[in-house]
Amino acid sequence: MKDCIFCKIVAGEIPSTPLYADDELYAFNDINPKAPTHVLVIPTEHVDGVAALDERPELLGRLMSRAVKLARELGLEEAGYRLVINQGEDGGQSVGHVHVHLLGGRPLNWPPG
Ligand code: DGP
Repeated sequence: MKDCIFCKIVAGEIPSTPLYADDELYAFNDINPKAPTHVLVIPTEHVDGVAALDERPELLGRLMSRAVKLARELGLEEAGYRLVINQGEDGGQSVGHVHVHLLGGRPLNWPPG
């Protein structure tokens, strides 16, 4: 989608550090990491947010599954990690293309601020 930062990342128009890519999903390092590991997992197609995936459990499941696999590959499984999806303004979503945050590598406070 025009003017979507994450669509531009998928298209290679904005540089990113890829950690995983296939036809459906893309994972890359967050530009403003909140933890030693902070990866974003997104669908390659434009989807506004998780609220648009309520009728698409297969894609939602594959997004989460890929985040879990990446956590394992990045060595986070033993110590633990956090998966977060922000939805809408009050949810703290700043980029309108659905993304799963994978955070780990340090103890994470709960509840988040
Ligand atoms: P959220 O607040 O849940 O919408 O998270 C959006 C995240 O996207 C935020 O942690 C920063 C990240 N981000 C924004 N712009 C860019 C960018 O151009 N490149 C990368 N790698 N990450 C970005």
